Amino acid sequence: MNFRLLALSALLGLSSAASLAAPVTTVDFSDFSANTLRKAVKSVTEEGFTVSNDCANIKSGRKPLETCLMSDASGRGNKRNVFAYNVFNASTTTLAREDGHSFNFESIDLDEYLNLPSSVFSDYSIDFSFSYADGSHAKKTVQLDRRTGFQTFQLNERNLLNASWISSKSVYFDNLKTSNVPEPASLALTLLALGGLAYSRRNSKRA
Ligand SMILES: [Ca+2]
Ligand SMILES: [Ca+2]
Repeated sequence: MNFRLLALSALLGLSSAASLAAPVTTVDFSDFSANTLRKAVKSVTEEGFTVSNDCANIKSGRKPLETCLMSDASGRGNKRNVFAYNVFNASTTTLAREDGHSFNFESIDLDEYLNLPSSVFSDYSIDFSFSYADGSHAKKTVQLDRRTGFQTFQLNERNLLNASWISSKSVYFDNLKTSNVPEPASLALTLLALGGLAYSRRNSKRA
């Protein structure tokens, strides 16, 4: 039995499994608290991700408006929470990595800006557009619960370059959870390690 090969395979397997179980990164808008809370901004960058808004391509004079992403806060003390929303109706908010690499979009928390019986002031269906690293696109619409408070929507989108959402009215959003797409190198390493493990186990059975 080749103990060294077995130990090496196990070690490789463990280390590459650890790199495959990509940690979840949450954009929770806490960075807004510093100095831009309740001020309209063009975009916010947190945890290596940028969230931006296109202001529904509205122009102010000849120039397009640029600062249409706002933040607000609820609760106090350790229950205080900061979240974001789009100022203009029908504006598109986009999430992308700062370095342009692909990512997985696990989930997002959404809440109606206003919770009224009529949908005159609120949009209860939010339309997502996803652009994938392989050049393909997809759309998904989620329905809000018409109640005060955030809902978590599981998206489970893999290998995205960016994700956008549009609402005919303002919509609150928070806790954009993402994870890394495993690098091809770590996938290859895992396959190699598994192969090594299988080989050494087969050999150990023969011994
Ligand atoms: Ca938050
Ligand atoms: Ca709600």
